Amino acid sequence: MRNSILLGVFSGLSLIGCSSAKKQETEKREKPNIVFIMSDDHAYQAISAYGCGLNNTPNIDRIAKEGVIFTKGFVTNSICAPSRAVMLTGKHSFVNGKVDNLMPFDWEQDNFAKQLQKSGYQTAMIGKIHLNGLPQGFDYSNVLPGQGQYYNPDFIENGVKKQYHGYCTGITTDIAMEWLENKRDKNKPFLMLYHQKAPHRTWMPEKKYFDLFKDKQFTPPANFFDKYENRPVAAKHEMGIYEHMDLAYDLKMLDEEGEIKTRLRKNAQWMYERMDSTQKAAWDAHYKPLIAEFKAKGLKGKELALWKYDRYMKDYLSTIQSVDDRVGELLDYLDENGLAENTIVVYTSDQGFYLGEHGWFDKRFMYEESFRTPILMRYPKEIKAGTEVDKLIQNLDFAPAFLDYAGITIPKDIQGESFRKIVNGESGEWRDAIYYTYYEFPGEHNVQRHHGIRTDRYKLIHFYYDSDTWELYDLEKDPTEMNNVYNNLAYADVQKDMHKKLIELRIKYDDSDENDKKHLQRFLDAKNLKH
Ligand code: SGN
Ligand code: CA
Repeated sequence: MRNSILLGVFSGLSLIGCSSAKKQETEKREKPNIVFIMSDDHAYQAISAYGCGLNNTPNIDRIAKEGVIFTKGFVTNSICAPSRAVMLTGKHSFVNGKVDNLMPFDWEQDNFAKQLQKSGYQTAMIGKIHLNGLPQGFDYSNVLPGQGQYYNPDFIENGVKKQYHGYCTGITTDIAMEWLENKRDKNKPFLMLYHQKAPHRTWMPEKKYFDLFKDKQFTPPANFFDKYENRPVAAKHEMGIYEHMDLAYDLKMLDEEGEIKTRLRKNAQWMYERMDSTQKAAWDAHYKPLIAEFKAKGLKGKELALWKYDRYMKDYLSTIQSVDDRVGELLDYLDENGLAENTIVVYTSDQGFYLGEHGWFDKRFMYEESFRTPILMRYPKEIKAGTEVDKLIQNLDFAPAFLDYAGITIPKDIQGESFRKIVNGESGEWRDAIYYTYYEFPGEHNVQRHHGIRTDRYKLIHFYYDSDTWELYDLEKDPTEMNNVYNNLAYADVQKDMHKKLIELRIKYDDSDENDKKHLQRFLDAKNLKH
């Protein structure tokens, strides 16, 4: 509606003079720029636009306010490197080959950056990519090796490693701005992947925000003390805030006296040693009093669990504040340089994250908090401010959507679908179910291999490694997934229907038991393990 009104106004103007008609023509021909912002492990619960009340992210929210917010955005495989491979290729993990963080990624295959590059885009990849090898499809790349570091990080610029001094979130942004300002060819449309390391574990805040949540006491979600009844696989997790979060490494209780003995104390020490003396002094000034206070309290049991949750939230959310600031700087840059109107800006995360739900941190499971991911997007030329999309969108859909917006034919073998028509209201037709796979087991955090489907209301999960465990959830009645209704007679028809849909989706996407077995064998071989 708004678009047709605008077009009407423009065509009226075009009758007035030739020069404005010409300008219009160039505008029509102009392909949109794309700024694809992604953070690592940024839960939707920690973006204020999603309304969870934990923190304030005014700059990230601005993208949704001036564009669209996706309230049912999901990943296809809730883990870092696979998720990035899915976004680049528009294909499920079992098709693009990057099924877990361990397997190598094949950069030789097609990706949407290569397609944009071929059609005349300038392309850049900046920040965390977590895929081995030199990124292909990019005129410029400056990426973190592996997970990257918060303080004084190394970067690999077009294949050459160098160390930067300072805080990773700011450095990544400076590199991005420098590329926008001085390194690209300004006569071409551009694609910039600007991917932050934060707020990935171990949530090391920037000095500026050490005290941001000093006076706040965080209350955990209602299912923080979950007992995992009727969910035997969930019960075997190793991602409990109380049981597994490391006091020295994750929660910075690295005392000089060495009285707080933890499994990952050595890693905590390495991280600390990366800082220079000024950074260390600021760090100590903040954490030393907290360490002393913690020791004096001698907390145990439930009190210790609540203390850990509160400390976790304080650090995790502080790192997000730095991300939000920098997103603001980038949006300002686009405004100041007349780029806002014709630039698609997307904000998303490589997956969701647990902020105490089920007592957890980390991700991997197909349960909502890690299956979901935030997606906010702005494109003033086409997207009406304040739009909300509640269709089942997946990170699989980014590649085809970007190609669609750029006017490039979407290759037939891409498995995702462009959500362009959904966003601009041209069409309401969309898939009614989404497919999920997870493979990294046996491994860190002990989340067993599984796959499953989700519709608007129900979710079916199958854990299949050394058991044959099924879970079914009625998300309308049980949004926090505490009540597995698999084999509950009241849901017999739903169960049957969901099984049928699972088979259909596995066929549609070309997945199979043979695939599962193949990936398991490759994984075990790589790790030198036996099943
Ligand atoms: C590291 C973390 C894990 C995390 C994985 C995967 N441990 O191994 O907690 O699940 O990364 O994260 S740490 O001790 O190294 O911090 S991912 O986002 O890269 O997939
Ligand atoms: Ca991640």
